Amino acid sequence: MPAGASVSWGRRRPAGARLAYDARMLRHALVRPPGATFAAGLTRARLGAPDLALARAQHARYCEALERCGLAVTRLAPDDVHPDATFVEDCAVLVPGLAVLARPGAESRRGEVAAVRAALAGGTAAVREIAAPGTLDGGDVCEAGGTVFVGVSERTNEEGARQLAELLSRRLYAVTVVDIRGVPGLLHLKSGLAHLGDGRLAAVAALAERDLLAGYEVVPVEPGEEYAANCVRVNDRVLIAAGHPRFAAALGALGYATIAVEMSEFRKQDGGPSCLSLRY
Ligand code: CIR
Repeated sequence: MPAGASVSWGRRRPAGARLAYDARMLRHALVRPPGATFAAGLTRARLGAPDLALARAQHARYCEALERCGLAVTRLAPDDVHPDATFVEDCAVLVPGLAVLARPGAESRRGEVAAVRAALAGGTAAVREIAAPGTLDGGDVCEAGGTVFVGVSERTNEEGARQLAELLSRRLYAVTVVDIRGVPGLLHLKSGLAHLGDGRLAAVAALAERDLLAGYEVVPVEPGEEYAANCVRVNDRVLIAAGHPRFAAALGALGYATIAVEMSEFRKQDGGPSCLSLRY
């Protein structure tokens, strides 16, 4: 797949078909508070070392925000063996009736999946997994009302994206695989793209200008506030990283109720609001 290209699987849904997905109520969140080794995790942010106590306090506020959105929050035990384990979103992709366990692209993160597998076992969803040589991080998967965008990135390879596309297209999702390698500043697709519901996507300029978002109303995340693109719609609210007034105002003008969450310590480790939970 050439850099910058995209390829689609399955049939495109008619616009009206999105509504059923948009209306889906989320009820649960799975999170994992930062472990003692959090500061030793992977990062390219160059923002300095995170403060563990502050990260834990921010994580607690984040969980409270999810609860305000109506979610029952399950906290996995902190994992000191895997410094990045708090970024639990990367371990799975959840859609109604199906949980796909990821195979993280960073080898140091592969062992994180076991606890997520155990937490999801016994639920009502069918459980599948990405197999070698495929790699996939959940942060590269953006469900957008019946269409799922999957980023091929530094972490997710084409084989991982293909396996996920196959599993999802069997469930009648349309899947668009998009190559984000070479897009500056994007570790994962959802570092720059978020589904807001109502046929809207928040996107950084490098993604907003691509044809693949045609059919959606794109809410641009302006230069200087790119980090805010990693926001997350949870029922009737949108969680956004604190400190992005222009993006917050843009969402407010569209009628969204936002909750600003302090993310400074997670940002230092390349994570944002969506990465800290699996919501279903
Ligand atoms: C990593 O590099 O894997 C972690 N330090 C950050 C992962 C952030 N996850 C996400 O954007 N979904």
